[in-house]
Amino acid sequence: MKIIVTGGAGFIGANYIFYHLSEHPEDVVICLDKLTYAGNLHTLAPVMERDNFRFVKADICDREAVTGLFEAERPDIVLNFAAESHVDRSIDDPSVFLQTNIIGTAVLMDACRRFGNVRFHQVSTDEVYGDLPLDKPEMMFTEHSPIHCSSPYSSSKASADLLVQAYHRTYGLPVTISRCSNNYGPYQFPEKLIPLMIANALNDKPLPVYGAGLNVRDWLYVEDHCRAIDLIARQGRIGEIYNIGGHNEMRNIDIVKQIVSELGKSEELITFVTDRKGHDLRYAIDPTKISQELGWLPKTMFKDGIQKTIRWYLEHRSWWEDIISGAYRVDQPIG
Ligand code: NAD
Ligand code: TDX
Repeated sequence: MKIIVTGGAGFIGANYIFYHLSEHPEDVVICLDKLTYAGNLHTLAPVMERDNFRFVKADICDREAVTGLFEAERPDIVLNFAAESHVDRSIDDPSVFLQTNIIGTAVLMDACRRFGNVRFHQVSTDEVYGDLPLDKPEMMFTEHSPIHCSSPYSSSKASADLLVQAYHRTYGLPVTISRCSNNYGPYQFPEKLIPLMIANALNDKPLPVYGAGLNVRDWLYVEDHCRAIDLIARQGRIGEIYNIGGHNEMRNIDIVKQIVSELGKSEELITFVTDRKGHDLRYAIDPTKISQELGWLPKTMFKDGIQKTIRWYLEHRSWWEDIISGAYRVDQPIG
């Protein structure tokens, strides 16, 4: 099979490429990525020289480039990871989120329609459901929970999901959608909570916790997310949405304290800062559907995953230090 993975120079897309090439070495994987600030070609170094891997620098909103790539490659499946993904940046300036996350998704699906109704998987997020109250632990997001977004990021992802469903209903495009909870693991850009706290703690810099740190996220090790996507894209029912999550809810402050403790640093580094605007209180995923239909269950428990992740950041200091210094942009064309 030939697969186009968009956004494969970012955190989850790159982890997905590694997973896919190791699980399905007979497949050809083509990574299409614009290399925005979040894309990093160094991340893909381990697979760059493989015969069955190719990297193409392009914007998913660039219809001509996308059409040309589909015409040349004729993929069997497209997995769309490409997105602007950071909530805080979407609050500062929503425009590029609307462009990439909504228009880019439509451009990709138009190419899928044009070149043989190619199977299309949209990597979405649990944030499209908005948030849950802190005092009702029994409440979780199911695939039937209403769309109720809080940030420009989540509303752009929800808009894309609606378009994906419309392309299925109107044009019969064979689509699936996955909505996953917060991921963590190797190669996550150090603007997101866990890598930011690890990097700052290692540099003895303040650890900025929004509000009182009581917001809850449902954390999943990235490889478990990758395995779920691979299953859905191959065996998931066409037209369906699958929630992905690990029943691993944690308060931000407890995660930060655990990182501080694992690194042998002082809790005095923790600094409570102004809360995020519209800050979602709690996310919690009910993964019953994917477990029952596809037999998916998370394999990595948080206590192991966070240690693996911290070890990875300790052993790959130059990867994230180059990002913080900006050096990672020097030898790659800016997207
Ligand atoms: P990321 O920000 O680390 O990477 C995004 C990648 O997309 C980068 O390589 C970037 O260069 C590329 N990109 C951005 N705009 C592009 C464009 N216009 N054309 C081509 N490439 C472009 O993001 P991530 O954390 O890896 O998230 C990947 C996907 O998973 C996103 O769709 C996100 O919404 C979704 N998601 C993320 C999480 C999470 O916890 N990180 C959870 C659930 C869902
Ligand atoms: O410096 C920080 N301090 C802090 O308290 C940062 C960066 C975050 N936080 C809080 C905000 C959130 O409650 O930590 C929590 C996690 O924040 P992020 O890492 O920014 O993730 P989140 O906003 O939950 O969104 C993530 O999960 C869903 C991804 O970035 C999205 O792409 C994904 O869809």
